Amino acid sequence: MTAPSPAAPDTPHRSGFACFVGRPNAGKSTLTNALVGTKVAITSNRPQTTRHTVRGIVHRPDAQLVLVDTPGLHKPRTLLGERLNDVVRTTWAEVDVIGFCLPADQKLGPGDKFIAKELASIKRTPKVAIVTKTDLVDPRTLAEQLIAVDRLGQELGIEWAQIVPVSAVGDTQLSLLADLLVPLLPEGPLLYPEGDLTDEPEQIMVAELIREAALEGVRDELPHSIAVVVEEMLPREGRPADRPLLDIHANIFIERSSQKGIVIGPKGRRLKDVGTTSRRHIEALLGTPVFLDLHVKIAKDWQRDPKQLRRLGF
Ligand SMILES: Nc1nc2c(ncn2[C@@H]2O[C@H](COP(=O)(O)OP(=O)(O)OP(=O)(O)O)[C@@H](O)[C@H]2O)c(=O)[nH]1
Ligand SMILES: [Mg+2]
Repeated sequence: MTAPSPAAPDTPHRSGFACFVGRPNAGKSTLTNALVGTKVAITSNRPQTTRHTVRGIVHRPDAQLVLVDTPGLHKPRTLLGERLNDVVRTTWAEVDVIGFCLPADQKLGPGDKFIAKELASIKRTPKVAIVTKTDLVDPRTLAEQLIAVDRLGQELGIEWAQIVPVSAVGDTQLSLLADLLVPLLPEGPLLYPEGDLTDEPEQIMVAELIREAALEGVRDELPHSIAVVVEEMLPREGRPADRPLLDIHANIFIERSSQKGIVIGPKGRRLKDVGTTSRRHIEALLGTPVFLDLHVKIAKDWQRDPKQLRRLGF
């Protein structure tokens, strides 16, 4: 993002929460990361990547804008799906602004209308329609999409506070989006210490980075079946102060024994790649060398099993 412009001396400081909602794969997490300027939420080209709310903090001289990235809202097929949808609905009841993300490269569909209808019933919270991924379409398609979004609002009685086209990948109109969200926040002091970019616990971020790497290149139902739990993170004993090493033990859970081979790969090659990729990201996040010990375990049908869901943190 471009550097924030200094606040005018007489503008009051604002602070508050804006959540991004939309169907799976709409680009919510990528947009959150782009606005925060660092990776706080994992992303993938598989739907239903995000599984809990992730807060990313945008610091500006005139405001602190806390972005709440939520799981994609969808028709649930499992207990996990229902839990995720509950998380989304609880979140939008608590925020100051709702940013409804609609990808520019896909015509508005039943999934978008389903969400819009629910948003229409939340009267008091301002709603900004965000048309995402504009780099993927030509100007004419974009114009048609903006008109369609406007019409959708009229149809359902939603008065969009703004309709903004953005591209997180192309860094197009991102600072404009922040400029439009900030005036919709209440006046208030800092909510988080200066410099904090997220309030995600390190252990969760590490598990997410491993899951992101494990999602790479897997297809069909498998992405949904993968869950990651960090069991332990401890500095290795007896290391010299200038050469620390962090031992991380994590389990990758899948639902069926037939999935194990795919995750591990021939001669363990896939699992090794997952380890190498995620270790690089974890080291960048924590700023320390890491020894990553990964195991693949079966948690039978965990997406549908309340007990297993609890164990996995849902
Ligand atoms: N070209 C382009 N691709 C984008 C843009 N934003 C997101 N994507 C891609 O769209 C896919 C989905 O992005 P995510 O940010 O994970 O989507 P999400 O809405 O968070 O998805 P869920 O967490 O599953 O609900 C990824 O492959 C991103 O790289 C964009 O501005 N331009
Ligand atoms: Mg996401």
